[in-house]
Amino acid sequence: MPQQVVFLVKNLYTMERLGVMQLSALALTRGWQTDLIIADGLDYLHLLHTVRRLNPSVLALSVMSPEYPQMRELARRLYADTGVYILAGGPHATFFPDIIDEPFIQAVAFGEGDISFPTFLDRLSRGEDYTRIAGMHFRAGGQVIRNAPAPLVEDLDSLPFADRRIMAKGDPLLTSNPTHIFMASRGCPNACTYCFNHTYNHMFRSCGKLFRRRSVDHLLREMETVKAEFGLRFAYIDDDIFTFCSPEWLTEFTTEYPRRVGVPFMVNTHANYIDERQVEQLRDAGCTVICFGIECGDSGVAGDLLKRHIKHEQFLTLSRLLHRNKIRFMTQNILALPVPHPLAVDLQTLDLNIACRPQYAVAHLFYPLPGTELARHAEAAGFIDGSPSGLPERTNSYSALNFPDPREKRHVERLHKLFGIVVSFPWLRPVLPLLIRLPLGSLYALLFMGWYGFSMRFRMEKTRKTRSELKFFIKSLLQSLASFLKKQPTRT
Ligand code: B12
Ligand code: SF4
Repeated sequence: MPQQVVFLVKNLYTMERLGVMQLSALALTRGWQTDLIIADGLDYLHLLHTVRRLNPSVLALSVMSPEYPQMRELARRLYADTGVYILAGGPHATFFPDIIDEPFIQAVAFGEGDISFPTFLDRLSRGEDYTRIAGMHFRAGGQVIRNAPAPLVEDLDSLPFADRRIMAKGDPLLTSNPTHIFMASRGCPNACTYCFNHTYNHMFRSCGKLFRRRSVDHLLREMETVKAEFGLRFAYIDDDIFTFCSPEWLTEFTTEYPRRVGVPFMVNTHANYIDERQVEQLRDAGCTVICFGIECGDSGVAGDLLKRHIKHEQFLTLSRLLHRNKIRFMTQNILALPVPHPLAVDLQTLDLNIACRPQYAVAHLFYPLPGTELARHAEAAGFIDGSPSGLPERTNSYSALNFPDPREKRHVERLHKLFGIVVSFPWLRPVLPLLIRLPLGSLYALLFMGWYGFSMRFRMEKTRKTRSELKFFIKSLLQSLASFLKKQPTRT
């Protein structure tokens, strides 16, 4: 009877999780069975019953930092009630491997799990000592054993294709979504202060090449397989910067993709890493959506605080280029940054977006991700008090910072909800100063979620939707709304 590893994630947020799918594929190659539980939406007794029924040898948690407080509590209770072996991995465990000190966590995997995780499963199933595996810490025999980081995977082509079937075990409705996620590379050369990458690059600088890219053929073979097995109508290629690649790689990809896969796709780019020829190549290959970060419209704040040195003219030139080539684009932005007067900065960000005319402008409220340079700055400058457990669960509900003027903070939070709508309908800009003064936080939150979901699924993807996709869309929208409203502080 094969042993079973069950992954536990808090939520899928309507998106396949590549990390879990990758690890599941590796576990399957080692003869293990895999399953997935999604915690949100299950009450604790149901979750406990499911864990008891599946009776896994390992309960494998994949956790991002905002999810940790809730996942920690679930792990604590599940361990107390079942004694199940709990292994924690993912971005939070990578940043904070010392969670091995929690008495209910038996093992922590930090960094990439592609080498350490299957090694652990192999040794466990053979009854060998598994406590000396690089990239993992263990609790064994009353002791905590800490190991060095594991090497980074040198050749991404050596990895099996992600096991997408495991997602449907967690949420059967996900199979009705013909948008699938892929990545062609791992790593990012930049060091934006609010992002995970600068710390990650520092932690793993001596573990191998930080930036790696799959061969075009390996990526396209995976896409062909997904198209044949699950249906693929829109491909979401989620590399941090897709266009940070050699001209040969992009030429091969854009030549082969239309013939071998041929469905509309979306990529992320960066205004410093894309030129006219690349835009034309992407257009000709069928790229219909490009996403890039503007983040902050105040050049001083963007350069000094975020370490993003990009001129306004670059954003405007890139936007004109995308309009000319009829590629829809969306921008990413961060509001409520740790500056004394956030509203003035955010209005500059809004106006720069309006000038760029993206089809959709996504705005986040700055999230002080523990361990990042900007979170440290925010804390040192007195914008944060308390522990990470006091942070909101997502970057779209309320700001985690304390600003000198609480009224200004509320105005920024309302601006955030209306940001994407005003960029799409700039005639609302003159009345915006009035709108953000009205105490309509919950209404704006509903508008924000509705516009976000509608824009992503309909205005950007623009694929024809089946009845089950619509069901999936409505279900996920209602779920997001419920969790969103639960998190809204009462003061709005
Ligand atoms: C796609 C994506 C999403 C998707 C899917 C989430 C996911 N985790 O896959 C969505 C849109 C839902 C999402 C949401 C958010 N995201 Co996000 N997202 C990404 C992105 C771009 C790619 C993830 C990915 O697929 N990577 C490739 C796979 C192969 O790597 P991986 O997931 O890290 O998994 C590897 C290891 O971590 C490890 N591992 C992972 N899980 C486990 C479990 C076990 C048991 C083991 C052994 C190992 C292990 O092994 C895997 C294979 O090597 C990353 C950036 C990046 N480049 O990774 C950010 C990233 C994960 N997101 C991040 C953040 C902050 C968010 C949000 C808070 C942002 C927001 N707008 O609200 C929300 C989270 C919501 C919440 N409440 O927590 C941060 C997390 C940092 C942190 N400390 O937790 C990242 C790293 C971005 C960044 N650069 O800062 N995100
Ligand atoms: S460019 Fe994007 S992925 Fe890279 S460091 Fe900056 S925010 Fe992070």
